[in-house]
Parts: sequence; C-alpha cells; structure tokens
Amino acid sequence: MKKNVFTAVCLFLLGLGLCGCSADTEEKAMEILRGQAPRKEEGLLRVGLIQTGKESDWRDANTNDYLHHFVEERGYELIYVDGNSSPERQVQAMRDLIWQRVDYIILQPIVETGWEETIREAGEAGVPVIVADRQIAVADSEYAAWIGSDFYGEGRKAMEWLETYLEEQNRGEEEINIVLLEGTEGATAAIGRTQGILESLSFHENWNIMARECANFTQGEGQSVMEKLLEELDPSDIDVIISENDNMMFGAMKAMDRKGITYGPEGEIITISFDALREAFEKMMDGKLHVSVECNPLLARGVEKIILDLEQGNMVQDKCQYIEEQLFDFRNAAEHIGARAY
Ligand code: GYE
Repeated sequence: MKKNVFTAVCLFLLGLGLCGCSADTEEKAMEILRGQAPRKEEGLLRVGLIQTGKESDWRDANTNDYLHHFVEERGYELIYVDGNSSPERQVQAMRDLIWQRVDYIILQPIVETGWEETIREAGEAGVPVIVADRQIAVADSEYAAWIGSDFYGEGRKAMEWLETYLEEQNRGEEEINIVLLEGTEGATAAIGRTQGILESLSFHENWNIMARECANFTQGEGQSVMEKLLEELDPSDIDVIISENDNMMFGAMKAMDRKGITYGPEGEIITISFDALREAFEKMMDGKLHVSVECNPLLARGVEKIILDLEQGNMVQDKCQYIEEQLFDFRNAAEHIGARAY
C-alpha cells in the first residue's frame, strides 16, 4: 500500500475519533482501501446485511434465507454482520459498510430509533439502504424501501381469534385475565403487536391485562419472566397468555410445566403466540398451543426484487411493502405443517 494513502486514511479515521490504537487504525484503513479497490470478482454485487442477532428461531430462518439467496452463483457477495442484539453495534456496522463502499445495505434494525445520522451518511455516500423486517423512525424518502410484516395487523388478528374462540366456548361475557409477554422495547414487531393487542381491550370491558413484561423475544427470558410472574400472581387467575413470539411462549411453557400448570387446548390457560414456527405447529398438534399468528421470515426474495429495480435505475414504486401472512390454530395445524418452510 502506498504510504501516503495509508497515512491519509489513518488521519481521516483519527480525525473522526473512530480509532483508539494504531493496530485498529491500520486495519480500518485497509478495510477502506479494500472497499475502494476494484471488486475482487468483477460483476458481483456487494450487499451488506445488518442482522439483529440470534434471539429466536424466526431470526435463524430469516438469516438462512438471506445466506441461501444472496450467493455468488446468483451474482452476489453478501457481507453478513451480526448485530448481536446491540443497537450501537448495528449503527457501527452501518458505518463500516459505508466505508467499504458496498453496493447495497440491507438493514434489519433492532430498534426504530437512532438511525437519522447513519441513514444520512449512507445517502451522502450513495449507498442505497433497504430496510427489512422492523422499521426505522426516519422519513421514507431517506431510504430505498421497507419490506416486512404488518405487526399491528398481526396483533389485531390474534385478538379477533380470541374473541371468536371465547364466544364459541360461551365465555364471551366472562372476566378474562391476560398475561402479555412483550418483545424487545422499541422494536417495531413489539410496538405494533402490543398496539394491536391493547387496542382490542377497548372493545372488551371484561378483558384485563393482569401483567405485561418484556422478555426480549428470547426463550430464556420467556421462561425466567414467567417463573417470576408465577410467584407474583395466583396462576389460577390467569385465563390467557399472549406471547409476542413463539420462543418466549416455549420458555413460558417450561416455567408452567415445572409448576404443574396446564395450558393449551388440553389445559387450563389459553395460549396465543406469533411467528408460526414448525415447533409451534407441533405444540398446537400436541394440545399445548391454541394459536400462532404467522410472521414470514422469508424476506430475501422481496429484498432482491427491490435491488434489481434499483439496478435498472428505477425508483422503487412501493416504499412500504407488506408480505402476506396467515393465522394457524390447533384445529388446522395438522393440515398445514407439511408445507411449512421453517
Ligand atoms: O417475531 C421474533 C423476532 O422482528 C418479526 O423478531 C421479527 C421478530 C420475530 O426475533 O421472533
């Protein structure tokens, strides 16, 4: 590497206060220069993917979908960055990808806030950002497009199912006590589902939220939060548990098993969750889970369509793209499990 170029890049980084020691600086400088060099494999599109982390099985299915889709044989070099459940790390990853001058960034944000600056930086550097899964609190004129689920609609669907089910059981007028396990604070998936769920309470004066706690979409926290709640509450008062993803529900089920509390269509407590993982289908068929509202993790194809549009110099017409989803319950799970991809 030419010494003067290397020195200039180091000075630039030090000026930004981004590097604490010279080894780091050298590595970063190399990264930038690599990014500016002609592509190794001419013709490959370099796509950076900023993932949230590994919090759930939904997330694994989502990551695998990208890893299988954006492959060299299809013309891509995918640079995968695990956000490790840290919003700060995700912001740093975005800056790194801009420095590397990737052709596109797929941003799957953990939380909605904190993106104004880096989105602006990507725009200034001419790197289009496609937001996927959760959303960001930035005007959509600042990024190429968003694709993902209607989380609010999912919350509403779950509660409409509950309404019908309680009526079928002649429990429409009964006092119903609900425990709500929420996903990560500030994440669109949690914000939207919570809003859809809570809104339905205004149509049902006899429904009460007896507890609501965040368990960060993980099975471990689902279990520990439910263990704590089972100490604080009288379990026989709980009519319904709603978990904002399947994994937190699986954790809650472990906590209930330990206490000998029964749940699901074959037990005492109505169980509702989101994602519709294969394991959720198994639990529905086992009489442990009433319903799981589908949330589709297979976003890679839709993201690629947006990239191909941009490659052809087109503006993306549809800035906000919702994917289709269904709801499955213990009565139709057996019929559908064979066709599940995750
Ligand atoms: O429901 C959950 C997760 O953002 C839709 O994040 C996603 C959610 C999904 O890890 O399991």
